[in-house]
Order: sequence, then C-alpha cells, then structure tokens
Amino acid sequence: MKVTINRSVLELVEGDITLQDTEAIVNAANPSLLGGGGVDGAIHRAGGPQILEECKAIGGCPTGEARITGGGRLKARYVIHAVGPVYKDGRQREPDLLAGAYWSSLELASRNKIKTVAFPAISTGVYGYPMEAAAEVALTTVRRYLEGHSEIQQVRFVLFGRMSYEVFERVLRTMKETGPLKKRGWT
Ligand code: AR6
Repeated sequence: MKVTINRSVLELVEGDITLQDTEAIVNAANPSLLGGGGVDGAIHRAGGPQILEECKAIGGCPTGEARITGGGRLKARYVIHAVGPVYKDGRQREPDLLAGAYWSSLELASRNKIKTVAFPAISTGVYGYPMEAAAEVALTTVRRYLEGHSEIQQVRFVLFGRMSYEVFERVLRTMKETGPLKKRGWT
C-alpha cells in the first residue's frame, strides 16, 4: 500500500529490512547500541563488523532517540539506530518514547540529506509493544513529519510477516479514510 503525503511517498511492504535499497535503513536497537537479536542481529550480520565498530565509538543512545552510522556491506548507505521503549502497560510514556524514536530517525535523515528511509516496526518484537498501538504511533509520527518536511521523498515500512503488514495496512487505511486526515490532501 502507498499513499502520498505532501510531496512524499509513504509505503508499506512485507519483507526483510536488511535487503532494502533505500539510502538509509532503521535499526530497532537498544540503548547500548552493541547489537542484539531480531532486526538488530540481522542488520549486523548482513552489514558486517564495521557497523558495530561505529556503534562502539558512539557509545550508546537514550530510549526515544536515534544515532547514525554507515551501512557497512548493506545496500543502504546508512543505518539509523533507533531505540524504542520496552512496553510495560502503556502508561510509562511508551507512546512518546516510540514517537521520539521515529521522529529522531527522520531528523537524522534530513540532517544527512537522506531522501529515502526504510523502517521496521520498532519495539514490536522483543520489546513487546502491541502491533496495532505501535502502528498508530509509527504512522502518525511519520505522517506529521512528512507534512512538514518534503525533503524526505520516501518512507517505507518493511513489515516482517503477513500479520504485521495487515495491521499496518488497516491502520493506514483508517487514517486515510476517516476523520480530519481526509482533509489534509492525502491521495
Ligand atoms: N526485517 C524487518 N522486520 C523484522 C526483521 C527483518 N529482518 N526481523 C524481525 N523483524 P525486534 P524491538 C520485526 O525484536 O522489539 C534486539 O535484541 C519483528 O517481527 O527486532 O524494538 C535489540 O538489540 C518485529 O515486528 O525489535 C533490542 O534489545 C520488529 O521487527 C531489542 O531487540 C521489531 O522486533 C529491540 O526490540
């Protein structure tokens, strides 16, 4: 599924983030930036040791923020390491922190003149964020950013498995077809 927001394209695909040919891919990292399982493990395996070396030099990242490294052997030239929250009960600022992880990633992309970015569904694996609630935060945050920043030409969500894709698609369709968003010039 694809929508146009302002002059940018927001796209949902089912697939593997490590294979994307966008200028940057986003990693679902942890505050140490020293690697882990899930998307993080897959990106470091596919990209090689250079990425970890750069992460070590950065020295960590607070939850709700992001840091940038090169892409090592990946097709993507950059990896943006975003740290989402561990989900507890939804009352520990999880939505704010998750929005912060997306927003900071996009700010880093703008600052580095990156025009195309691929995101995984941050926090929805090991960190336990419910998929639908996470999709609402992710899509709302990216929509808000793109409304004010047409220098980012394309944002692609790369969802792992049919279930995640379908949840994101349902949330995006609802955002597009209902409420005030209808008036914002989405096509
Ligand atoms: N491409 C796209 N999405 C993927 C891929 C892939 N190759 N592999 C998994 N997913 P997770 P988190 C999906 O656990 O919840 C690490 O250990 C997965 O199905 O990677 O933010 C870090 O070091 C899920 O929907 O990230 C942290 O300690 C989503 O990506 C911790 O996990 C995110 O799952 C971060 O946990």
